[in-house]
Amino acid sequence: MHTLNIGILAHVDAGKTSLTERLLFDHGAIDRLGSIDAGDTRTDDGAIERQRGITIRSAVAAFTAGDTQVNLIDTPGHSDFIAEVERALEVLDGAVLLLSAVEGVQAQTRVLMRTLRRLRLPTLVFVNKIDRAGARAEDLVADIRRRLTPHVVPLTDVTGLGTRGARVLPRPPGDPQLAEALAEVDPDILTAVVDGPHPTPDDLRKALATRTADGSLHPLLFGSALGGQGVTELVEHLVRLIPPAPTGPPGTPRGTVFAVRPGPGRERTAYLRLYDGEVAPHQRLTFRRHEADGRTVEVSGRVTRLDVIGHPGPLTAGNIGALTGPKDIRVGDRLGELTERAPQFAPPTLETVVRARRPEQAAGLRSALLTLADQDPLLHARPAASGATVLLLYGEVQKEVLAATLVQDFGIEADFEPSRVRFLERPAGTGEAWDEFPWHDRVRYWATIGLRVEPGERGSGGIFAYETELGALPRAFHQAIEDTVHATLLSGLHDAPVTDYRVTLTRSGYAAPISTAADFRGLTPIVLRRALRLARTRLYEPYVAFETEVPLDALAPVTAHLASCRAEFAGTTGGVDTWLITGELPARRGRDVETALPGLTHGEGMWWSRPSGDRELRSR
Ligand SMILES: Nc1nc2c(ncn2[C@@H]2O[C@H](COP(=O)(O)OP(=O)(O)OP(=O)(O)O)[C@@H](O)[C@H]2O)c(=O)[nH]1
Ligand SMILES: [Mg+2]
Repeated sequence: MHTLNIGILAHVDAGKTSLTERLLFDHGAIDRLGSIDAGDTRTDDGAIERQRGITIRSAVAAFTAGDTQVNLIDTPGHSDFIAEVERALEVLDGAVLLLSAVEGVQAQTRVLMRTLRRLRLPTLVFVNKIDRAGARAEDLVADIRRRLTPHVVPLTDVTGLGTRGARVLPRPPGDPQLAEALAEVDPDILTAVVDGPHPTPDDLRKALATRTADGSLHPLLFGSALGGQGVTELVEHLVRLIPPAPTGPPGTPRGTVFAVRPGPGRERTAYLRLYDGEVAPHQRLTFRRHEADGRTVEVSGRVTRLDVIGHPGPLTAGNIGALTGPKDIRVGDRLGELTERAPQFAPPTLETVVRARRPEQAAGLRSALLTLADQDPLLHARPAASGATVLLLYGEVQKEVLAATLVQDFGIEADFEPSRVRFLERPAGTGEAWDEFPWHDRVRYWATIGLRVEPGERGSGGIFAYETELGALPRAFHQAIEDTVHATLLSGLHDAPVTDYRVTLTRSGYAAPISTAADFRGLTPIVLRRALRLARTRLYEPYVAFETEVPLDALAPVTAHLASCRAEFAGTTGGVDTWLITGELPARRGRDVETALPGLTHGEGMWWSRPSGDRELRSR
């Protein structure tokens, strides 16, 4: 049995979950066809997913076609959850990129296709919803060629387009369009087309398999997830054109964790794609990861539960398994040798403060949020003053989903402050300060502390180090200093959190038995802020990369508006029926553009953006 790991990708509401459900049903993996509208599909199995009819988490489900086990990874379409999609991309053998026959190419479709082509991942395009009024076929293919990639070739046609009687027909084997599309990416077919003899249907079939497999050409199929038309053809081509996962030699298991979900109790379930070797229940596994500060962290543990996708038995190379056991496992962890660094996503650009509506639930809220953040790479939480918690967010939908999760899973109603763009401070230089007991600033602390603040490596967060001899202070005092350093730097000289700092304890002293940890907690902020003022800090603001597609006559007003929002342009292309403008701009101006775009483009402009890191703030 071969295994194919296929990602189902698209913009929001294109029909990914409906298509997944249809594929599972048609191949007997589920015995009744669920629907989004009834809230009973296999892969949207979270309570909030079902109520809202949107996918939030990637989910895996399998079916069998001939001697191939197809693992489908149904991904979310909403841009707030894009990091969830990117995690899944790493473990795929191929992808199905969906478009709605009515809505056509969306900004997010283009971004996804660009990523798939960069990864050279074999990708089939499925044009869904051919049954819906307003569905397009031939001119949509032309649109896809112009706006998505020219390297797309339809393998089916549609009759009864835009009606419930829509049907899919195969194109003839020697289709001239196929020869033409292949000639553009395959030198042998080009020679045969130009110089003859003309390629046979068999030549074309072989070249199509080769060029789909190397990611240079994308077969396109029409269909309807709801009615089931075109789905048989999709599976046929998936299995024939996308090479199955290679099964490496038996030996040391090697794999990647691409999703982590809360398991029963406080356990976590990790979804592992295995590349080599085998994993069995009760086996002891060691996962590794690179931390932002350059350290390599290992987590080990015995597998206490193993659900292999598609069949019972050990997890074999090429397949996916859901396992519990190793504690503190995280998305991106590698089983086996750690080679390259896992890609880092730019952190979210928004932050909000959350409070429990009922004050007695403040502690419960904080622990719920920290638990959720620990499991979820999309969520970042840290304690703030007065019992509140600061959350970093990708967008407003993520916030709404979180509010619903807190109510449903933890019984906590929470109030969120309006989201703000999140600024950061980094030390500009080095600053050093110290103070000696027993007198400081009229307050008596029985402690001596010297601290040096300096810039840390980009992305390292905050690091605390010692230059004093370990053991010179009791452990509890060291801990008190370290904790207070990190807590103090949650707010820097401009009230933004300080990051990428290195704080070193340069001297220390205490008076036994008078000194207590409270003395160290009291003195640390005083010395640290003095050192920080000497080091000075710079303020940074988050940026987003944007992509906007606008009608021809809107180029001038949109460009002018973007420029007034301090956008930096990377490129302007197109000019036939639309313009595509790309670049970066400060995240806090993103909403201005998004709001103004419909007015500037008669409602036809498309906007897409994602966090792209931060830059030093030049002016407010
Ligand atoms: N007419 C018609 N409607 C469809 C078809 N496929 C999906 N839909 C409808 O489109 C809506 C969205 O479908 P989903 O399957 O949730 O789309 P999705 O891409 O998974 O959405 P997200 O996961 O939230 O991004 C639902 O109301 C479906 O019933 C189709 O082939 N024809
Ligand atoms: Mg979905």
